[in-house]
Amino acid sequence: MTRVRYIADSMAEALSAARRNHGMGVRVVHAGARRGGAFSTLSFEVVVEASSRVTQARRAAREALARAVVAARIAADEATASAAAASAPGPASAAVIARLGARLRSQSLPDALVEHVLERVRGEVARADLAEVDAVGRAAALNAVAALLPVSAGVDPVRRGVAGRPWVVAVAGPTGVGKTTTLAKLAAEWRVARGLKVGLVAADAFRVGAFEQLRTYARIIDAPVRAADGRSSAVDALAALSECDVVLVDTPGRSHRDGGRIGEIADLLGALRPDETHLVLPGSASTRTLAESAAAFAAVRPSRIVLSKLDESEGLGALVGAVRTSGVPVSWFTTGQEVPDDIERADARRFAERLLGTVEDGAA
Ligand SMILES: Nc1nc2c(ncn2[C@@H]2O[C@H](COP(=O)(O)OP(=O)(O)OP(=O)(O)O)[C@@H](O)[C@H]2O)c(=O)[nH]1
Ligand SMILES: [Mg+2]
Repeated sequence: MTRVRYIADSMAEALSAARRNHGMGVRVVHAGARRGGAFSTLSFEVVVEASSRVTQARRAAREALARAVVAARIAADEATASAAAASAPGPASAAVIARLGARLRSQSLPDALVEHVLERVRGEVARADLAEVDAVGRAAALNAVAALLPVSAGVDPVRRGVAGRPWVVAVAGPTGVGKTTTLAKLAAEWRVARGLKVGLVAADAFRVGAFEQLRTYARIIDAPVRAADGRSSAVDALAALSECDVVLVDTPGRSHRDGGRIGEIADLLGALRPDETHLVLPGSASTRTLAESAAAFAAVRPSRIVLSKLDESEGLGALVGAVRTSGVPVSWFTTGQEVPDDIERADARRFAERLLGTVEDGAA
């Protein structure tokens, strides 16, 4: 048994963080208010008694359940698509269906999913009055497309005391997809907006310029940063940041064709045991590259996917295909180069609006 202390701005937040990590039945050995820090700010702490084995098992079970839910939903959608009735749309809805089908295909949505969406929309417009066919079709399309994208925000890190391990979030993915930029956006959000102690680890320090890039961001947000050039130095870097509330780990980009070097990243992450590993997949990549990347990076066991460069995407449907193949939910969208502004919490409806063309890029 180890004692783990949770410190947050409210008692409810501290308790809920403890229960999230250790289960509803966790034994609370202390709960109270405290004053601390240079500004003598008021915070609340909860100390719980936790078995690390139970905690890990619980976390693994939660991730497995999330994956099973995503897989079940995907299987159900695909079954609907393959069982799609040959029910021909009435003349009033035929134009709506044709336009929608063209839009979905132009966005590179996989054929089975196009059929699935059209089938759902057909059913809705068939019941609509003539004057409402367009509006009903649009609303049904939004719902059907939104339902295709599994979304689940990462945990909002809370403040942790010295007894607790920092919440560790790693990013991984192909080269140049926006890993470091995304990490900088998240670091700024948590450091500046939430006031958390954020630490950064550049696990790709051997690459020319990689450490400097992260150090520049770290300087701006006044966060400690450590460089690592391999498994053991990454573990040391993480240990050196154990006082932080949250540590973000940047990893080197790897080609999706280079299974060996992706294996090195998996090995590195295996040693660091991050609480969340976010695979970054860019909207700017082709359907094939995305599918191959999602398959190759399954080796790093991502728990979330960040969809980056949505502003540069010419086919958001290809991203849907890759996400569903991987069975991993989406946490964040990134929509431009600006740090920290161009990042949004993943929202399936907003994604559907983009895919269907109701939101212009940059209007986010
Ligand atoms: N348009 C657009 N550009 C982005 C976005 N995110 C990152 N970029 C740009 O993409 C380029 C690469 O970004 P990085 O964050 O260095 O990518 P990376 O994945 O860390 O690259 P490696 O570490 O070299 O594999 C930079 O020019 C970023 O400004 C985004 O959401 N939209
Ligand atoms: Mg990088």
